[in-house]
Amino acid sequence: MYKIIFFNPRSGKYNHALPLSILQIAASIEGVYEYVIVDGNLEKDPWIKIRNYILSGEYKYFASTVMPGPQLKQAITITKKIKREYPKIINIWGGYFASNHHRTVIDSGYVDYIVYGPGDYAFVRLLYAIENNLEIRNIENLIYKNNFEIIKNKKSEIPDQNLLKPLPLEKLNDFYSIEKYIGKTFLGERTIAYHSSMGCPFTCSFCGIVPIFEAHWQAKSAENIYKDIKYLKGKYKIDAVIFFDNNFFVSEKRVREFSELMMNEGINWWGEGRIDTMNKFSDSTLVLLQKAGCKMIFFGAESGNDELLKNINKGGKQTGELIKKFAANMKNFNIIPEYSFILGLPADTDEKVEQQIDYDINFIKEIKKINPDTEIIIHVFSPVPTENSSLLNQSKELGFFYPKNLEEWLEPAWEKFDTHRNPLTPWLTKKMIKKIHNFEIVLNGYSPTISDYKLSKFQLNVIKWLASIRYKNNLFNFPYEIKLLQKFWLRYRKPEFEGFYTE
Ligand code: B12
Ligand code: SF4
Repeated sequence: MYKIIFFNPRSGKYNHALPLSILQIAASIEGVYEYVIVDGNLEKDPWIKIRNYILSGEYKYFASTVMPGPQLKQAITITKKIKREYPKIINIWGGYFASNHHRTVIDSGYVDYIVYGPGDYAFVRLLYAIENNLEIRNIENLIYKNNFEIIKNKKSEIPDQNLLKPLPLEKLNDFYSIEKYIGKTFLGERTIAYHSSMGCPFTCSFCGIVPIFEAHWQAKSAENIYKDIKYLKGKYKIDAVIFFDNNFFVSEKRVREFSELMMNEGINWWGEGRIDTMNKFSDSTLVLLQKAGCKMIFFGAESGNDELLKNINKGGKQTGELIKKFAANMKNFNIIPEYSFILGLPADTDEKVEQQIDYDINFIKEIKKINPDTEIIIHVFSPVPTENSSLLNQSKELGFFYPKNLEEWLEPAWEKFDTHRNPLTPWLTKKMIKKIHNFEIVLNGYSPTISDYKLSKFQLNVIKWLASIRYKNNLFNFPYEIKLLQKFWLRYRKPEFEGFYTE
């Protein structure tokens, strides 16, 4: 049996989070097939390593995870090179970009198979089928080409997360020291990433996970998460955890059980949840959470405008009033709400698009007044390819379209698209994008994120003082002095693009 090269393309300059996507796939073949791991985040030039592996003649499969944004750069260039120079290597992609843009990916001609959605069973079945010359039509979650036809096999249920094999951390350590994935963050000296559930029960029409999971969610039990964290604490002395789940707080029961177990562990943690879900949690659960080390929770507030919340199918019971009430309530529990907003959503007229932006800028200022500790994350809306979603249909009607081929995704404009810096949406004028970014710059100056723990008190005071004049007087245009200080003096980091990890 030939071996597999697993690849995690570079996702950011400073990001050293565990490459959980490929680790979870590696776990599924552990002890069955041999493999190596190449982490683009930790290699100057991963191609040198990959080529050397290929030249050894022992490898037949190149398996890469690909999420939207910067990972595309290495994923596309390296996969293309492999097909051109070593055509016998079989290229397999998985992850959110590969799943959501599968047509463009498979049409490239250099990706042979895509595993869409969970790959925990699909990957090992695919390898087995290829090695034994078996039919692949019944392998769930697989996309491939048969002559000119794109074949999309049936989708599987999300696997029971409690039955998955443990992540092969010791094996990863043979390639890259685990120390490199344990970072200092605002949560602790030794922070690690962990993923405890797949999917989400909601169907927000701007969210890239919806086409894959279609409102399904599966989670590890509180006890199993606790066992893993105890192990990480014992073995790697971690003192903080970042839960990468799309929605960690779906079940109050699971959260309570987990918090009870974590009570005396001295571990701080962070996760993502929904305002309307957690608003229904009892006060005693919120107290428990805080005591169990939960320091900050990320919430998709999205907008304070009820009409927009309805348009984007935020679902549940979220309203502008609830977003405000909840921010106020979190003060009582000493947990920082991290509110994410999406600005620049489509509307019928230019005036309405602008009005929506202005409304949310004022709303964000109101939230900061209600609970000044609230962390604000601003995204400029970029459409996700949820087929037949009203938001995608509206975007297309207004003239938005995706790149027609993979190479186009490498153009600088599209590279910035997924990081929400350049949404390429026709209804947003340059002036409007500038307005959003300028407000963000001033806001980040007036209220810098606490997750950038390296900022000194002195730096914080200077930038806050400088930005407060603009912030209080709504003077958001041309905030060059703040931008310069953020870039060169503070080296200000944005958690939405780079996570919490530091260099
Ligand atoms: C960690 C993370 C990051 C990190 C990357 C860290 C790293 N080391 O790579 C950082 C913070 C940099 C990041 C950034 C961005 N991210 Co991000 N990120 C995540 C997050 C939270 C966790 C990913 C993860 O580890 N999952 C755990 C693994 C086990 O799950 P998985 O990846 O789904 O893997 C399974 C399957 O997809 C499949 N699979 C995956 N890879 C492969 C490979 C092969 C070969 C096979 C067979 C199968 C397979 O099998 C796996 C097991 O079942 C996800 C949300 C999530 N919960 O997944 C968002 C997510 C992937 N990110 C997303 C986005 C949009 C971004 C950004 C582009 C924009 C933004 N502002 O969020 C930026 C880009 C900037 C950048 N620098 O890259 C979206 C993608 C949605 C979409 N539009 O398609 C997600 C889903 C968040 C969301 N809910 O919107 N991100
Ligand atoms: S609640 Fe969050 S993770 Fe779930 S579909 Fe909506 S945006 Fe996506």
